[in-house]
Amino acid sequence: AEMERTFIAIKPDGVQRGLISEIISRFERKGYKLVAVKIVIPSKDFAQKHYHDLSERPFFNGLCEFLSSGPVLAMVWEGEGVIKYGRKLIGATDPQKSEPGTIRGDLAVVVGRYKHHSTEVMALRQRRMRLNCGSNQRKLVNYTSNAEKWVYG
Ligand code: YYY
Repeated sequence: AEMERTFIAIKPDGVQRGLISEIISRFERKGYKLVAVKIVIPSKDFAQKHYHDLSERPFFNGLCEFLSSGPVLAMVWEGEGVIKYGRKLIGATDPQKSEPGTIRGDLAVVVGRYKHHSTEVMALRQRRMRLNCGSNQRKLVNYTSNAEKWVYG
């Protein structure tokens, strides 16, 4: 299998609403593997670096304020197609447009308050993963999941 890794974070609203286990379980049940996880309160400066690609957007400041306003659960998930499919599990950026069955579709109502950061652009995701979880594979945990042989055949 062609293994990919992607960065997924549960933003302060998701942590405060007690949605950590709900969100983790959706990735876990799908068959993806958690290879890094930590809880942090990002500084404003860190948030600005994290969302650097959005710095020209009108919501940039509020977004960075929000990300650094409380605890964020930063994760790296591994699996075949996880970059694209993880995006599907999360749902569209605007929860009014995300399908039922997705995280945002099921658990969020307004844009910018929805548990998650992610982006479908692979290069950006990889950049954000490095920024959050260190360069190369250093901080990632390599292990064989018991479910793998059932998920991939
Ligand atoms: O990956 P995703 O979080 O769905 O979208 P991004 O394009 O990376 O945007 C990051 C973040 O910016 C989004 O989660 C909320 C906020 N945002 C917003 O407040 N209003 C928009 N029109 C677009 C994005």
